[in-house]
Amino acid sequence: MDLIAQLDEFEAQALAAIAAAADLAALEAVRIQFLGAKQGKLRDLQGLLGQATKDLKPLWGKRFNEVKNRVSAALDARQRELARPAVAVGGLDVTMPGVVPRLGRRHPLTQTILEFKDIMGRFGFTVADGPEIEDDYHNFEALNIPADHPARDPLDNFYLASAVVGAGLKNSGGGSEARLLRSQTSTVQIRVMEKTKPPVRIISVGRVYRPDTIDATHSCMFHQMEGLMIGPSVTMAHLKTVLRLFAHAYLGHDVHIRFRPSFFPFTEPSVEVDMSWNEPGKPWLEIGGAGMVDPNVLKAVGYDPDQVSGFAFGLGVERFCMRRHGIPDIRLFTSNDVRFLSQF
Ligand code: FA5
Repeated sequence: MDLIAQLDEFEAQALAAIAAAADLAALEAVRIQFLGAKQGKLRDLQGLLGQATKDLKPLWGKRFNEVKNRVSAALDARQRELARPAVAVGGLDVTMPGVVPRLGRRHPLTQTILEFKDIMGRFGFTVADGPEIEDDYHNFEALNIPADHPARDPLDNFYLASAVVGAGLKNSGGGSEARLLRSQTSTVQIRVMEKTKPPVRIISVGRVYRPDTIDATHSCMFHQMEGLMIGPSVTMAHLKTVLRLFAHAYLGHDVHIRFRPSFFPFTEPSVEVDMSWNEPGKPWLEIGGAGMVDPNVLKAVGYDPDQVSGFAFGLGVERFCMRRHGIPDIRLFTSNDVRFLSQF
């Protein structure tokens, strides 16, 4: 048999053996059998090359190299194939990258609240919580809001229907037994002071409810951050400093704070807090109410107004978040629109 025919046979046998190798060990045995440097079949054929006549030498040499390269390439390809992890049942290739699941993220308001807690924590304020369903005492009476005060109007609050024996459900609006969705986080001030001796330095962040007309800056459910600091000689200067430091930390150093005289039954004096930025022509933005805790409130929780004083503030969380991110409409927070939510 001439060398060409032997090379053809060698190639066919080698390729068949490579395809049949079931694992890497079997493939290595095939490699040694056909291409091994010491006893491989190709080495024997190489010896025959020397017997070629001058005319045949280029032809045999070309075919020899072709066969050698083809068998080597087939060995490499089969080796890569066998080195891959096993393919699971059902034809699923576990080495494929797969479909990356869309990851959820925290709601922008949750992110804002966590950041508020972090900033105020650095100023030494701990976090307190209170119930969203409140009683008349904590939402009004202890906050110095008397029985005939317009802030108790059923049209301005979400009173809960309560069970009355023999009469089914009845709106409890107005009475001292009333239960309502809290209209402000100031309720937590009372709950904390009832349980804690001064000094006090807390914040409380949570949902509040008001039947306000809904528009771009008003919602009937929104969030407030309440702050309360009580101790000997706490003054309005402390209040302004804390609010300014907070605003700087959350919104940047070009924020200015302004107090406007106002009225809240539970603080005296009371102020509205406005902020502005170094943006010519832009109006001041109201972001909360604040003031020095009224001595009547201090007395109601058993504190001595001659020994301690304190400030309190209540800020609209949505207003801050909207300002920081340029959100034009408060309703976007509750629209559940992934196009909006995925931007945070
Ligand atoms: C209060 O709720 C007082 N409890 C604040 C306070 C706390 C005063 C402690 C003194 C001492 P006011 O009603 O102004 O105040 O609300 C405070 C902030 O809540 C507003 O400045 C605004 O940022 C936000 N806010 C009020 N109503 C809405 C609403 N409907 N939607 C969204 N944000 C609102």
